[in-house]
Amino acid sequence: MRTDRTFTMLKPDSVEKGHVGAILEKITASGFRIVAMKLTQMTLADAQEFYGVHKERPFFGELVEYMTRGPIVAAILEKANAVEDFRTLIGATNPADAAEGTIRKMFADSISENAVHGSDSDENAAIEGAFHFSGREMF
Ligand code: YYY
Ligand code: MG
Repeated sequence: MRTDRTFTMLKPDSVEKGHVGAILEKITASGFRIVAMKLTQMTLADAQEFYGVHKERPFFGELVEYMTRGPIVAAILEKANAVEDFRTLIGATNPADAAEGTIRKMFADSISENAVHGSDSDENAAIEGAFHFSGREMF
């Protein structure tokens, strides 16, 4: 299992508000190399599968509705200690609790629309990257 890659999505609110360029700048300035990237839109079935671990949670319906309402930027990122360092860069799930300078603090308005996704383990980074990209889309 490689420990130098993570998977991210710039969520629909980031695309809608025109924050894609600023967020990508922050990501690359923080030392992450873009391995794969595309603008795409998840179907309801995609979002239900991607967030399947949360299917019994009260926010699940709202989460899949939000994640499918418009395009996202999906990307695989590479850096030493990628998963942990990217979680630090994005900040807490609730932007109200996120540290100053983190992406969620800077660009997110609420816990339900929190600007970015970051994988929570090396195993999930590999699963989530493969969910969105084929091998020949990774560089
Ligand atoms: O990994 P992370 O995105 O920080 O949080 P998760 O606990 O995996 O939840 C996934 C996603 O669900 C979160 O980014 C927003 C949404 N959500 C919510 O709307 N309300 C909550 N109380 C918890 C999570
Ligand atoms: Mg999570």
